[in-house]
Amino acid sequence: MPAVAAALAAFALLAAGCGTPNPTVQARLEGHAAGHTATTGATGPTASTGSAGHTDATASGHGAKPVVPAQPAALRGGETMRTVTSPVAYTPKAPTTGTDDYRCFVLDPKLARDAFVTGFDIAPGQPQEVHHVILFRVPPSAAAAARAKDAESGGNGWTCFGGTGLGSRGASLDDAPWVGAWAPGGRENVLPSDVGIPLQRGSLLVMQVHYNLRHGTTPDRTSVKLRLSSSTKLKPLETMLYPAPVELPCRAGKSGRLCDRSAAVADVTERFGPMSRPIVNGLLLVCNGTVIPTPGPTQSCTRKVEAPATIRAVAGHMHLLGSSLRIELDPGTPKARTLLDIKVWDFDNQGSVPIPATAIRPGDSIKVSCTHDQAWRDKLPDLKGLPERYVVWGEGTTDEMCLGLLSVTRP
Ligand SMILES: [Cu+2]
Repeated sequence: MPAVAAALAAFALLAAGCGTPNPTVQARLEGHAAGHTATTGATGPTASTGSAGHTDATASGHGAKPVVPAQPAALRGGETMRTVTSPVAYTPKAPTTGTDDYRCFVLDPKLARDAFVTGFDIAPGQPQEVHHVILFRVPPSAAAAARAKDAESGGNGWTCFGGTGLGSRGASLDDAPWVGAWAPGGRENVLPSDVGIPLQRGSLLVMQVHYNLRHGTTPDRTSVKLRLSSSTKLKPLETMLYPAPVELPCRAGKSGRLCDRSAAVADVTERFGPMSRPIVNGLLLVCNGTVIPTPGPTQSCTRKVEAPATIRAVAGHMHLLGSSLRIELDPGTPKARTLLDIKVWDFDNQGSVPIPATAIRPGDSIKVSCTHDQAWRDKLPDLKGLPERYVVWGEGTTDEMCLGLLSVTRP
């Protein structure tokens, strides 16, 4: 169906900007973070070093305690370690108002040849200020755009939320640009020995750092130790995206200009460009078979699997109003199983969760469901005082996403 294909293509444009990933509402609430520990767990795309993994990653939530660098695991055959650090110390500051700064930096791994990322260890320079870090890869075709964006601030990075804000360039639903993530307590992540995230020579990395300004504004240089392998035996780890619509109406008793859906979509379009509307409508078309929305806090999308793959890890992405997210395989059938069940969404802990290798093939279906809650508006410093609005899919702090991510290998 061309309309569906167009909608998916439109989504892919956006996906490259936001991945994804993103990113804890609740962790920004003082004393609220401990409740998230049992939900998303790991902060990397697959396995972590040490048997305990990253289940303690969000225990502190606010990173109040300095991160104690763990002893890195030994290098495996064909691996080298390369440290990439933001070239300048960045002083966090609120882009407009609020107490949060989401900043993207360009890191150059200076690859002499194509390689695989087989692990990473993200080390915040000021751990008490850094709330989360997400690493995106930028293919050679988009490297110039990333450098140009960085040059606008004299190499100090740029304001970004959710994703890199760089736009598409070769991304697709079945191959998203995520590399990994860090949240307080995160340690080195090492992928299983048979897989790697491909990084072509000439690629860059964009590192999104979320600074919580209430925990200081000391200049920060966050660095990443990359485990690189030139082995030809590794299977490329790809990221497949499963988006669902967001159609979150204003609460009963609340009103305002942007509580009207048309006005809200026009507002997103004004902020992020003409592709915003086809993405919002395209998601409805793909997921619900109509562009007429059914407003409500929970939205979902079921999509058929098109090619065989083996799922190795799963993750979800929403923004600040996210409450819960679930990814299911073959729902409503005897084969049904839940791949990811985040009962309490944590924006600052968006890392992937490894799962036992799970084969999927054409005929299977993947369902992603998200629940958002306008009540977070009253509780989060980032959103306090902003007018109530009908929330649709968009890249901004006040917009939302609903996205399932599957890290897969191909047969
Ligand atoms: Cu997003």
